Amino acid sequence: MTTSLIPTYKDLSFYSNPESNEIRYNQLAEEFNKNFNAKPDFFARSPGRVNLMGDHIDYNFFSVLPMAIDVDVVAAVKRDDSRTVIITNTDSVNFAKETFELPQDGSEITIDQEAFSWGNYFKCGFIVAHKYILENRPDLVSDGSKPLKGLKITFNGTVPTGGGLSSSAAFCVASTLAVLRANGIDNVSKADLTRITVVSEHYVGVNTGGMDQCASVYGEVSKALLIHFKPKLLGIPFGFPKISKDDELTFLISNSLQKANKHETAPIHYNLRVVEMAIASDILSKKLNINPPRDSNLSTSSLRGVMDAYFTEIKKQDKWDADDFQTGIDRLRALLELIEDKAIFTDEQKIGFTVEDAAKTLGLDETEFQTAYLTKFPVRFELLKLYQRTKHVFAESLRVLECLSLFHQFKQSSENPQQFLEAFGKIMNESQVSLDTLNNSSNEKLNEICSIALKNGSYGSRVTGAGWGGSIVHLTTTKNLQKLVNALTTEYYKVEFPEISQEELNEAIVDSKPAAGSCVVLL
Ligand code: NG1
Ligand code: MG
Repeated sequence: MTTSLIPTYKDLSFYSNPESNEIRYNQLAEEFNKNFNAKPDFFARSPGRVNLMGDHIDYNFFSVLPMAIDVDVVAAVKRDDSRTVIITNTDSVNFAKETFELPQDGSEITIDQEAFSWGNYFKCGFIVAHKYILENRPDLVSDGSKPLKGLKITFNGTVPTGGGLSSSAAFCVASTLAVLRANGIDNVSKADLTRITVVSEHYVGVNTGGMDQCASVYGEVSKALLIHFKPKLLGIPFGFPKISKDDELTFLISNSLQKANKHETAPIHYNLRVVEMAIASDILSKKLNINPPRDSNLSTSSLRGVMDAYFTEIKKQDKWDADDFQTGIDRLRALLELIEDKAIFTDEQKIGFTVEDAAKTLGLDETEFQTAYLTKFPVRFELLKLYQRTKHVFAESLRVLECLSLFHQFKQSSENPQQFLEAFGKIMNESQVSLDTLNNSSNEKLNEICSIALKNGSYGSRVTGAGWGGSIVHLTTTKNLQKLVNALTTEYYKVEFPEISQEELNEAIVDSKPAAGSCVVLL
């Protein structure tokens, strides 16, 4: 088996726009020089991502379909033998300089979760890099007794923060890669970098799934990615069917400019979803009398585990052929039918579970229930919407497989591209309805952006990533692009933000191509 390594490039031709990035990297090096009076040794970069299909299912271990995009985080890095790490950012207004001392004895640096700072996210990357070095190259830190190298870093990021394009994962992965490279690791594999960064944000208390880090690491030019979490974490690149000689499929991303601050809203939004789905998995396991592995970081079962256990054998999904999709599709359809049964969720439970009801259903007293589900990550809620979340997860996972089966079908014959666009668009729109009504991670403004787009050249529009703000991804073609951009500008942006400048608009609405994944750059 070949393990693909994180590439090191000596030029910027992996970008779709190398010239403007040349200017950008030069400016970054200049800024670094101003900050530290030196030249950087290297650049470590990792891109943002847009998810095309499958939201709020990665932490349930169901496969997702994202792609890495051009916007990214670049770290200009210099190592030294000090015991100090200094991080600066070209955006010094929002990200002021931070300094931390490395513990002399080589022990881990710590994070104060209560005091929010961008440095905490850097530390997330640092901690997982440190653990990796201890496990794989303890000699580099005198068998664990010495700190890692001192570092001077200036970051430059073009992924909008809170825009649903995974700025946090791009930042954490770039940080991890910077720390690894600075400490002499120049051969980390994509698989290892993904595996270690997937848990990095847990150190700031966000119970993330693995889609973003995997998409950022595995990105490929012109390719979207199928990401599997089971039987193991894996990113498989794939292309889209051709449309015609003079028209091309493309995804437009429009940032709603409603910031989704995950670290603040996690208890009522993101973490609550993770917890609700974990409780739902355990309830289903009990009702179905199955015993799936307790494999999520809450040490509960997962909805994917429920599916696999219910259908007994875990189907290998290393490669994707039509049969595999069909098995998954059949299973998910059966599960969607099953959860309508009153023996699984009563009419009252379909409205929502109280803690009392959920605990009783699981055969626990309320204290046991609190300890098992409500203490590892802070959550706040009135009712637990277990039926709605379960239905979203199974249906959304089914849609991922339906997309794959569609790609497969049209790969073989791309005779009717219009039919492909309509079918793919329809699945995206169904996903949006589910995100809105079952997962409750959309909102009125986001729905409005979708409906403007669908009337103006989008085949399918959906919230991408966590939601509750952030960005919408639209399926369109190059011929339709201008019409779509104009409509979004006049009907959404100019209405919501009358003062918006052309520059801000250009940043908010991007036609982003599938881009290269994490890499080190030596210039
Ligand atoms: P965002 O917040 O859009 O970066 C989050 C999670 C993903 C996934 C999506 C929803 C992080 C870093 N990422 O993405 O793992 O669960 O929500 O599909 O929190
Ligand atoms: Mg994020």
